[in-house]
Amino acid sequence: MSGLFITLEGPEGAGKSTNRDYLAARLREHGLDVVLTREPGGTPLAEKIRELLLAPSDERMAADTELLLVFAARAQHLAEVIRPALARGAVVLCDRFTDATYAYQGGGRGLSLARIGMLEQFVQADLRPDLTLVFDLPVEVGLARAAARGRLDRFEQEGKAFFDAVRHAYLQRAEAQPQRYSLLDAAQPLERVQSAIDALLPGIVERCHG
Ligand code: T5A
Repeated sequence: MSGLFITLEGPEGAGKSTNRDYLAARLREHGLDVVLTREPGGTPLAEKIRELLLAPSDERMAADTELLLVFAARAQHLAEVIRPALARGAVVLCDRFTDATYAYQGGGRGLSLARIGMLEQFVQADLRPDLTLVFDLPVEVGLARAAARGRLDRFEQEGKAFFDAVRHAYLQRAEAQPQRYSLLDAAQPLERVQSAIDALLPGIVERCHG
C-alpha cells in the first residue's frame, strides 16, 4: 500500500500553511487519512533543528551548514513521519520539502544544484513528491504578509534579491516539470486561491483512490 505525497511550496507568506489546512479539510471530507506536517520540522528532533535554522544569531551560519541541517531534519522527518504514513496509505500534506532547498539554498544562497541533488539522493533515495503546489506571488506581497505577523526569522531578514532568486528558482522548477507541479497565483484573494485548489481536488482524490 502506498499513499500520496503532496508538498506545498512558495516564498514567504504565500499562504502555504493556510491552504494546506484547507486542502486537508477537503480531502478528509472524502474519507481520506491525511497527515499534516511541515519542514524544516515535523518531529521533535527535526523541530529542534528548525529552531537552529530560523533563529537570528550573531554568528553567521555558513551556507553548507544550513544545507546539511535542512537535510538532517529531513532524514529524521522521513524516517519518523513521512515514510510510515505513506506506507500505511495516507495522504501526506507537507508544508515545504526539498523544492525549498533548491529554491533557498540553491537559488537564494547560490549553492550548487548538483550538490543539493547528491544530498537529495542520499537522504530520500527514490522518494519524491507525487504532486507539488507552488504558491507564487510577488516578493513584496509575501514579505508584507510575513512582516504583519511580527518578528522576522533568520530567512525573513534577507533582502529582496535573495527572495527574487528564491521565487525564480521555484518558477524554473515548476516550468521544467509541469506534470509534477501546479502553479497557483497566491496574490489573489484567498477565496480565489481556494477555488483553484478546489479545481485540483477531483484529480487528487482520484489519485488517492487509484
Ligand atoms: N527553508 C525551508 C529552507 O531554507 N530550506 C528548506 O529546505 C526548507 C524546508 C521556513 C523557512 O525555512 C526555509 C524557508 C523558510 O524561510 P516557514 O515558516 O515554513 O519557514 O515558511 P514561511 O514561508 O515563513 O511561512 P509563512 O507562514 O510565512 O508562509 P505561508 O505558510 O506561506 O503563509 P500563511 O499561510 O502562514 O499565510 C501568511 C499570512 O498571509 C495570509 C494568512 O492569513 C496569514 O496571515 N494569507 C493571505 N492574505 C491575503 N490573501 C491571500 N491569498 C492569503 N493567503 C494567506
